[in-house]
Amino acid sequence: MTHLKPETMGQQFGRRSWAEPWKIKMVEPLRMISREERERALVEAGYNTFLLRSDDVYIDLLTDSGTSAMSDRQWAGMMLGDEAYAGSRNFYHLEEAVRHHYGFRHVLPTHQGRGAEHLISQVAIKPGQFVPGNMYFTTTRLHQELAGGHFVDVIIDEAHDPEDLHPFKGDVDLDKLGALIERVGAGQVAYVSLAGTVNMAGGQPVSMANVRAVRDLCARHGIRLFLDATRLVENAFFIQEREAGFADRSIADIVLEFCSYSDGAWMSAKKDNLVNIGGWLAVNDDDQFEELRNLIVVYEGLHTYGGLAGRDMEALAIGIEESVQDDHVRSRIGQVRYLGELLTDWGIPIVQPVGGHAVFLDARRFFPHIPQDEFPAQTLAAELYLDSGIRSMERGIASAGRDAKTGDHNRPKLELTRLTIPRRVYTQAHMDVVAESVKAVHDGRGSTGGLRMTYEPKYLRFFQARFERL
Ligand code: P61
Repeated sequence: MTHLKPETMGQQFGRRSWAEPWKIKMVEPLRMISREERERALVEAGYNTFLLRSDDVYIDLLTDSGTSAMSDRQWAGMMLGDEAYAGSRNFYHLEEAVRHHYGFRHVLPTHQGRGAEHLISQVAIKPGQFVPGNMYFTTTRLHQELAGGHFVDVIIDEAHDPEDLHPFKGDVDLDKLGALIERVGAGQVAYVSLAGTVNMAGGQPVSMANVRAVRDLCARHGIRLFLDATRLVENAFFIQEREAGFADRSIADIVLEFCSYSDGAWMSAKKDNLVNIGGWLAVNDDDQFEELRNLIVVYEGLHTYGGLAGRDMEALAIGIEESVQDDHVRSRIGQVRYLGELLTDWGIPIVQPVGGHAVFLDARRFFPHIPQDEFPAQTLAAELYLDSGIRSMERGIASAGRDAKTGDHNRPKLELTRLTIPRRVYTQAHMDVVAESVKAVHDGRGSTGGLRMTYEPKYLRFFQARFERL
């Protein structure tokens, strides 16, 4: 038997290795159930990974939302919760952290991102108006539609091509945006909805040059620009890495400049901001803030807690400070990239370039024999779970829902299965296990059949839909 010389990952990739800028103080045991038990669990869950019990999951890559590990400082902050109904000191700490790191004037806490999306949509959209954005996100678009808006995708075409290597696939196509303004008139555009990074495109970033140009175009027409800041810190990493003139600027500094081109932002703090629950909404305009501050008491809670406990706001304020540290972001995205590079090396089709929060498997090329109407990405998520108990998420035809007018499926160009990496939770060895499982499913791909949807909820169907094998 021959023995290969062991090499570190750094050696294998011809560079020095990196390591996480933290050590582990507390662990949570993992459990893997048998293949027969997984078969049973999957049938019970209607082939939908959202409906699995987490006890039946081995490595959970469903999402990076609320699944990150808090630091010892954040846990210590939980003990400093001021649970006053009004004026909690933790709110003022949170307000200060958002102002300092994102630069907005007015801050409202919300229970999570969609709470903030709901409020901004209700206040900033008049029924019948258009909301251009750099690719849809499920909850964002739904809240815009529920407020009477029409979402229009103005992202560059490259974003819809998983093989295109454009370094900023989240960029807005200025011609598309300009044409929309021309067609409907500036008064009919509620605001531009800009997400950095773009989740559904594969965690792809927006360049600073692009946000500046979008800002200029908006300013010329008197249109507001709002950010989805959920993963803006990760976006800043790509600007630092790829955009000329930013290599020596800190992530914190880049985030601040990016936000300075906008009128406000909504945030799911469960991602970048390193908490298990929470969100915020921030705007600069005094009158708009007045309206939002009034509306928040109807849906979330008083404007100094917005659905969060004092302790949650404290953990969030500390999480914001930790989230913009260069070392943290580099190792977080480094881990995602490590998994992506392994899969690329093995010829497995994924969205390129690898994005910030996840590796997205390209289910169209993975299962070319399964037509889109038979849910190839949902099938791939099911197969991965069967192989190894790894949980991933469909981001294709099921997620895209139906066209409000025709009632037919929306058929997105991207049919993806997302392996989402929580922050500070899994090790490099876990990534190896994940990569080997994806490879095993890829090796046996020819014999896999698709799925049929047997139950379809009205809103955000992918969360609770049920499927069976064809
Ligand atoms: C996720 F399958 N994302 O990626 P909330 N904006 C952006 C998000 O990524 C986001 C929200 C707003 C989730 C959770 C989730 O179709 C789905 O705090 C860019 O989740 O309310 C959430 O923030 C909303 C998973 C949401 C989904 C919707 O896993």
